[in-house]
Amino acid sequence: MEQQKKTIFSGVQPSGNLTIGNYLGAIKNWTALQDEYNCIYCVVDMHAITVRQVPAELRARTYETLAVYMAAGLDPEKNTLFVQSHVPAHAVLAWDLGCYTMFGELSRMTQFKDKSLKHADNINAGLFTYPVLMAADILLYQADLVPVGQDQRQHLELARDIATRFNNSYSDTFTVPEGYIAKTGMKIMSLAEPTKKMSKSDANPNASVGILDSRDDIIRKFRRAVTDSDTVVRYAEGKDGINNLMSIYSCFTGKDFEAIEREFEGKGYGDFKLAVGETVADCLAPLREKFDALMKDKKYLEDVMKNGAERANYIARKTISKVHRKIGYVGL
Ligand code: ATP
Ligand code: LTN
Repeated sequence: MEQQKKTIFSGVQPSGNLTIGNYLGAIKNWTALQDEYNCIYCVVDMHAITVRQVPAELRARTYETLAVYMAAGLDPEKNTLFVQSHVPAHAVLAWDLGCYTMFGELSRMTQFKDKSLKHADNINAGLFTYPVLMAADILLYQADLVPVGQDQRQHLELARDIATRFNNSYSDTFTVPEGYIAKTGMKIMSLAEPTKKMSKSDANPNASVGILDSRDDIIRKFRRAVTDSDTVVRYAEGKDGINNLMSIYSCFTGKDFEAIEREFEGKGYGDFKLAVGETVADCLAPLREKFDALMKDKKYLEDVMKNGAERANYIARKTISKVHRKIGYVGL
């Protein structure tokens, strides 16, 4: 039975406090898949060092990210939950695949361009080859589906191109993965600049809402969210701030835009922002409680990591030996 299930792979970088963008665009959707698919979810710490990290913070966030996965409802018995650096095959396959990826392809990646502007003093080779490591993550596990937010579509397309190129050069080796991009929560925008994506590494603390923020902080940040000079709550072109708040509210309540417009008819932005803030805080409260309990038991989190790494290593090694045989490396 297990054999027939499709494989899903995804990951989040432990590069900051996870935002409601990460939650709605990624983690929340994963929990719905755990029974139907063979799911592998990774904390991609090797991707995180493409931007400078404080070692103690990276370590703490790695535990935290795993705890958020579990607090959001991912069961470590049903899913393979692991940390990327615990499976050396990711780096090995990334090297191999790098030789099947063109400089021109990597130069076109918008995330690379954005991050190069943001980190002009540290445009390192890892930032450039980031999508190759991401392709290795996915292809190592022969993933069929990759649930990610809209912002990762381009990287996923590249992973497909690399897989196809390798398969065509040798013979079928990799499953060519499909994206699995949720309709709602595709792209949550910054509360400070609603034309920019909400990102956990944004320097402005009011731009993003953390999954683990306190109730007061969540409500305060929504109250301060940048909107427009109109007063009517409705979804329309040019109303980026309101559109974003409506999307967030819709994701947490399941209400569609029309229902939201009706709910706030005759009320101003102030009432709407307060409602969004309170709803988000209420919805995240149980997650926060589970998270706190998990973080008190490091030993348990480490057991989950070890177990996950063992399972991941087993699958990854099989792919690596297949790839190496095809390339022409001598196997011993
Ligand atoms: P960073 O700021 O460190 O680049 P990030 O917040 O963009 O990080 P990632 O770790 O790169 O987050 O992404 C993890 C997952 O969360 C991906 O599937 C990504 O598509 C999704 N995601 C990130 N930000 C958003 C967002 N604003 N809206 C929807 N999904 C998002
Ligand atoms: N680049 C991704 C994180 C990531 C990922 C992956 C997602 C790294 N490896 C493999 C899906 C599959 C991001 O969301 N920024």
